[in-house]
Amino acid sequence: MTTIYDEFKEKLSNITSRQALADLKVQYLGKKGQVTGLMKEMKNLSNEEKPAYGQKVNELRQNITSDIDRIDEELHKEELDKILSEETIDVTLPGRAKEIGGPHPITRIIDDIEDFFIGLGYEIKEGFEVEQDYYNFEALNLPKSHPARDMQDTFYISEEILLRTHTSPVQARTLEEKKGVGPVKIICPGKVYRRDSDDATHSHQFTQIEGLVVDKNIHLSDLKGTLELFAKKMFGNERQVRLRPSYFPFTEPSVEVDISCFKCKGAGCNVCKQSGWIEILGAGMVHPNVLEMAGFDSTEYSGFAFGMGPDRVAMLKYGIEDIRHLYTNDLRFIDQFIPTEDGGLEDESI
Ligand code: 2U9
Repeated sequence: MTTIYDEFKEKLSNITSRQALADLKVQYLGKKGQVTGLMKEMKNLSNEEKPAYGQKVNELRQNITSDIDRIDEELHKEELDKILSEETIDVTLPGRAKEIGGPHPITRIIDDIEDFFIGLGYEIKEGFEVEQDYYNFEALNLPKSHPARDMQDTFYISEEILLRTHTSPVQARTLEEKKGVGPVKIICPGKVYRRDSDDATHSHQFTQIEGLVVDKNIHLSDLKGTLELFAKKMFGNERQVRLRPSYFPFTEPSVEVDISCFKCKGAGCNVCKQSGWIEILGAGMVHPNVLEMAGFDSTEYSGFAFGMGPDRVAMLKYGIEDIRHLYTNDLRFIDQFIPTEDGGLEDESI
């Protein structure tokens, strides 16, 4: 028995893990273990020999059991100490800074524009990017053969289904839903698509925000007044607003709207291409055909509409020279717009 115990002690001295210890326990105390084996010898002994023998075997079992439990305790403590030492948290170490993100520059501009028009009682309306030809073109006075369609070429899913080229279909649907009863006062932000090759000022996908007011006795002066207020709010109180005659199939008369350059205050610079004026949006009085197609009596109702590109406004406001920066998610570019504690921008250059 001593040899078994010595042999056991020998093996025990080389044990370094709790798993190995568990295996050793099975080897000695398990069903087929050496100590268990000794008990089986009992039947070959005389009745006189059995008690002493049995007692010796039990002693051996107890010794082995207590040795194993002691080593197991030690190994368990070592494991805990190792984990604790590895996991000790040096509370003096600074915490891991949480990467605080911020609104994308386009989102900032859209939020500012929405806040302004909500303040004037407008409702925000969003709609499908995959649109029917009817609502994207026909309802906007752009019949199938109309040449202006080429300026708004897009991606077609079928003859009648396309990726919208402007958010105007949202307004057209809203007018239709009103069943010819005004007032309608909405702005419609969202992504639009044009089959353009991307360059510094064009992107096949960009953002637009359009507005529409339809009611009785809506005049061009209402449009001019609204846009002047808007330009001063977005680009500074000292901004002048200029309306230039223009053409859109869905408005008559149509205007391009310029603001006095905020860089050179009108003296002429690279931002305004020496003109002193910067074009920010297009607008006009809603074309009677558009009102009639949407079920409004154009002898009773009139309206104005406008449209702008928030990405273009962002480029102007933040001095961004390439529109692709806004869509390529380069964090070196985006991180410039992470708000500082006071909610401002690192560099509020404007
Ligand atoms: C309805 C009636 C009229 C929306 C309008 C513009 C003028 C305009 C351009 C701005 C920048 C397109 O992204 S852009 O190049 N849009 O200038 N949009 S009036 O007129 C409407 C819309 C809906 C029912």
